[in-house]
Amino acid sequence: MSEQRTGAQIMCEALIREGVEVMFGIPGGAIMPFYHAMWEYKDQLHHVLVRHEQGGGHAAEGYARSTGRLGVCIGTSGPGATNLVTAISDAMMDSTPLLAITGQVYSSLLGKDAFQETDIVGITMPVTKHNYLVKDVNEIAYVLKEAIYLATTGRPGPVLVDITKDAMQARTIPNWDTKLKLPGYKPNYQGNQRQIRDAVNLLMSAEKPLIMAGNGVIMGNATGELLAFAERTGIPVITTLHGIGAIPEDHPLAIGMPGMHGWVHVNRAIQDCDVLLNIGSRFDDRVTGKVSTFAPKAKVIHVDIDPSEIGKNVKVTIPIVGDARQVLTAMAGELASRADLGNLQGKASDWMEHIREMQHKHQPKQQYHSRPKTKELMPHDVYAGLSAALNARGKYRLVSDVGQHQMWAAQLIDYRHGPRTHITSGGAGTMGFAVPAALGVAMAHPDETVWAVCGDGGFQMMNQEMITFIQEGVKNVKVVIINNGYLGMVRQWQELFEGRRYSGTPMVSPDFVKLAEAYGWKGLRVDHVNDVAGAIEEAYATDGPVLIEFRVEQEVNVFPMVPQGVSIGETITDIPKA
Ligand SMILES: Cc1ncc(C[n+]2csc(CCOP(=O)(O)OP(=O)(O)O)c2C)c(N)n1
Repeated sequence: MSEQRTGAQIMCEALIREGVEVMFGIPGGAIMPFYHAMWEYKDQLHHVLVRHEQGGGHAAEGYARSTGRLGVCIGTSGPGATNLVTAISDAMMDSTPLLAITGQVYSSLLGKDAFQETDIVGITMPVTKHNYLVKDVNEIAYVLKEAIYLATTGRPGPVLVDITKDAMQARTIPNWDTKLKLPGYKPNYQGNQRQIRDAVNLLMSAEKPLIMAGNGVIMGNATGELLAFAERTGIPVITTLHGIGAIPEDHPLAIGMPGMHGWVHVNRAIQDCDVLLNIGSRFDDRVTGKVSTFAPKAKVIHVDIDPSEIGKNVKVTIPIVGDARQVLTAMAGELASRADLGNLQGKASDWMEHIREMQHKHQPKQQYHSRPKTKELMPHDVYAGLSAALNARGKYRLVSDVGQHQMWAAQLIDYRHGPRTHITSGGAGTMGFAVPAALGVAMAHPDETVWAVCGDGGFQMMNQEMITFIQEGVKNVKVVIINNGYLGMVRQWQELFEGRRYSGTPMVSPDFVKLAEAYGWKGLRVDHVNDVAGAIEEAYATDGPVLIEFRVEQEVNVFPMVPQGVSIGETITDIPKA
């Protein structure tokens, strides 16, 4: 194409060339030229008008996390851009490929405190993989290409491109063929063959080997390779919060989630194991507990695409910098020639039997595995109903918000239907994530049912996006509110560690059913265990968005729990006696 284009037209064409189909945003003065140009491209580039830029950011994250593709969000300068910051930092913590495009004031006004001027590049520097300020129309095509490359390769992450209004309005002939110039950026996908061999040798020598699968397995599309490797060796697999879905949870080798609200048998297995193969998880403190006491007997193999993760939190015996899929494939290749594989399988099987015994002993004692003798609706009744319905029907994605309901969604729903079915804000723990993220997920998967599970607190942070579903005609979403009348997770800490001083946690809410109806959704309310399954069925039977408020017993805690900063060997499984 040799015709001149405005910078804004070039922005649209650059995105289309990179395969972008949908973007979530809100217009404003500095970004108006981009919206002006979008009009011409609207058949290829669909813009979703959200109600808050943070919602747009989370929607783009939901789109990205559920598909593995780039998510795109847009804001104008100043408050539009700063409203995106929470979602950008969320994407940074959870390695989500996100492109944030912001409009900036005229370049002649930069530094003059112009109307809606904010240094968004400065603000987002610590929470982006990379960011750019573009003042020259001739840079737009190249910068967007490079930005998308950076966001989606290596360890994915958010990249922000801030473009001045005059650069969007100026004209030039775009050069689409410029080669990427990133001499310092060369993600290593393959993994070092010698380290891979050493890792297999170490596993072969283990008596009690354990695999820990994290987000990297999901983001790296390595779930098939993980399953094959686990089945070949017989090594038990634990899945972190973001690793959920890496292995079907009803698989004989799947043992569950570790960490602060992980299962006792899983945490004990970590403390007992002699070789821990961590694939694509970053040893976050919610997983390790008191890090100096974590996996004390284990030699650790850490596979991660990001070299800066290795040795950051936990001492590593064998580091492997590489992509989860390629490294697992290479490790499986090493197994082929191993005569001692049968020996490993035998040891792994004995060890697995021991873990199942621990599970048998400890898991039924968790209070949610049998229904308390009370007439009230317990949170676990809701999850039992959801888990049964989701697994019976399949074709679902579950997005959870942040708090107690999030941990129950991780613990009490059996994810058997593959990767990217459980999506949550793990690293940043961003309340308000679920409803807008579910928008992105639902738009990306129109033939599936997307469940957003929220607390009464987090739901109220971003519920304005309910109307965006209506404007977009998105029907395949059901929102669940676990209404306990508190900011429950904080209340739990106050109960357990602060003498029940419920400071700032009791919460009055609006009539959620009426609110749903005001947004054009169906609203349902459930107070009794006997009505749970019926409400879920009604939601499925409704051709449109449905909100179900479950009014649950108020002061219920998530157990097991490892208090912050304590060894994962020391778990609270019930309320400590005073
Ligand atoms: C934006 C934001 N603000 C504050 C917090 C701290 N926080 C973590 S969990 C929680 C309580 C959540 O309450 P609710 O949404 O009702 O869910 P519940 O824990 O009751 O299931 C709070 C306030 C947070 N994670 N995110």
